[in-house]
Amino acid sequence: MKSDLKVRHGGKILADALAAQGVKLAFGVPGESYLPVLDGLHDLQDRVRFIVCRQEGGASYMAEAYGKLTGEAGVLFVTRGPGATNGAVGVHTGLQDSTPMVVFIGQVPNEFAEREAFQEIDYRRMYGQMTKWVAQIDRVERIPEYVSRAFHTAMAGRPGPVVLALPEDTLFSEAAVADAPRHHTVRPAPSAAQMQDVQKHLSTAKAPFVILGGGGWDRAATLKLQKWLEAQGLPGGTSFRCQDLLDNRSPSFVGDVGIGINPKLAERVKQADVLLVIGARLGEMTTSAYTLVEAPLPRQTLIHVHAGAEELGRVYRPAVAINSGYPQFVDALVGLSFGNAAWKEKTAAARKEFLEWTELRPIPGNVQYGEVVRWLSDKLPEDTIIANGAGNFAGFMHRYFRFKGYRTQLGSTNGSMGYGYPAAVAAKLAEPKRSVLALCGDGDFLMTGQEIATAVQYGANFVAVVVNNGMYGTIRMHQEREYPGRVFGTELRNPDFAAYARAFGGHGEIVERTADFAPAYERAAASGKPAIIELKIDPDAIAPAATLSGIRDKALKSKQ
Ligand SMILES: Cc1ncc(C[n+]2csc(CCOP(=O)(O)OP(=O)(O)O)c2C)c(N)n1
Ligand SMILES: [Mg+2]
Repeated sequence: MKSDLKVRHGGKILADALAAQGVKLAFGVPGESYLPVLDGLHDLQDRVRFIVCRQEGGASYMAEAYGKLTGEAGVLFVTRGPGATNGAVGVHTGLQDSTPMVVFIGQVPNEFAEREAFQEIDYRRMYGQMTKWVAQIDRVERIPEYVSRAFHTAMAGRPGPVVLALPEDTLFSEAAVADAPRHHTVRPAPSAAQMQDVQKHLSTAKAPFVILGGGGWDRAATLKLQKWLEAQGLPGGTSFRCQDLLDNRSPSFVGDVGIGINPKLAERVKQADVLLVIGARLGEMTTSAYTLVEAPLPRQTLIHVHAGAEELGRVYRPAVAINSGYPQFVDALVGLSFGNAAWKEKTAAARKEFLEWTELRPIPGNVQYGEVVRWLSDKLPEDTIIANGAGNFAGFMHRYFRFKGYRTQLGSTNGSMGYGYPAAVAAKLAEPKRSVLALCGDGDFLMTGQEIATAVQYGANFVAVVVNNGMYGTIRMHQEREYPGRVFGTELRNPDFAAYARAFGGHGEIVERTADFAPAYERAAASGKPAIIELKIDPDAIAPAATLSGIRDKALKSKQ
């Protein structure tokens, strides 16, 4: 049987393995450490598109964003040592966001191992804490087996990143081996007894609250759940940067259980008698630093549903622990019905609080950034993908943008700066027909902004808004609160971002007044190029409902 198989070099076996797994898009920066893979991909250009990026940080964010958006593993190739270290940021993001990823890293030949050879790192140690599995393929014959396991592992249960190191000798060696077919996606389902427990606790609940979050959902499940919540009159909140798991226009959507939470919403979560948590890990950002839900024994009756068995009981000891995929759980959940009229009233009150909380408030300066966000929310096509990085600029989006459906939000729940721009590039390449918007800060954007070269090279035409306040605003805000008036290490002298876009072959606009944004956006969107709109905002306008000077004055007073 074996003799019928063609002899291939390791790089070709690996490239064919990717095609067999169904990989359509891969991201990376080349290195001499994995030349045979590039050679293998050369023959597969019509099946596996390889996007060459400008820095591995951007490439790893792209792979992560692709995984988050599509639910298929995002694939990344980086070279050894420097490539592997640059690429770590997207892997950490993938871990915290439960995003399936398979990362391939070049490795020194086995004959040089453990000598600290050129660019040598033991990836098993380096990536041990950041991945679901990290391994090195030491024998060319076993490439299909390792790749198959990598995809199964990245996708199973709670999705996450996997790293495979590729020693040079493995890639250059030859073997006659068979490809492994496409992986399964293994996710558990709840038992009938567990659903009876859910029924029991909810049927006596007076103030239940549902929190959705995490990775591993699909569109159909979110729509089904939304309808069910509406029919039952239950309130639903979404965990940090998972605001697109419910249509924010739904009467059952009552807000974002994340950073800068509406205090009234926080109170509702705290005062809930039953918390049904589906997919959210209940991390630090979602629990307002573990205050909304107490560890290890929550005051609320916690029904925790998670696709990763090891997440259940990790921080909180739930009353009911259900290891299930989310579509599987929702399928069972919609079979339950309660008809509790009092829930509806409470949910309507919570919804009213959400609408009041997200009413626009004026900020200092000529650009009302909140109005810009609301304009985007009202005018962009409903399925527009909004990708954002980290900084206070994102807080305005979290508060004022209405997410309208599954995977219209691509954010980093590890708060990683530089995510938005490359995530938007990946989104546009993965879904060219959808409109895409990157929302970046001035500090945030320049961490990975050179990936506009990648956008230009591959025709990923979308608009990026760079919110320029001339500082690392989030840190400045905390600085003014802790050490008022002692500004240090947070100021930025920025380039002309519109000229920057043009230098790469993109389109650039500068907006200094609210009224100029809409026409600038229309021009940018119609330019047929990757476009940047620099939005100059007043540095004092640090948050939707707070000014920098106000924070400083308050801190000074309290220290007197
Ligand atoms: C990769 C990374 N480095 C540093 C930080 C710490 N950090 C969080 S927000 C922030 C400032 C963001 O500045 P900017 O993008 O200009 O947004 P602004 O807060 O000014 O709106 C920094 C430095 C981080 N979250 N991620
Ligand atoms: Mg800034």
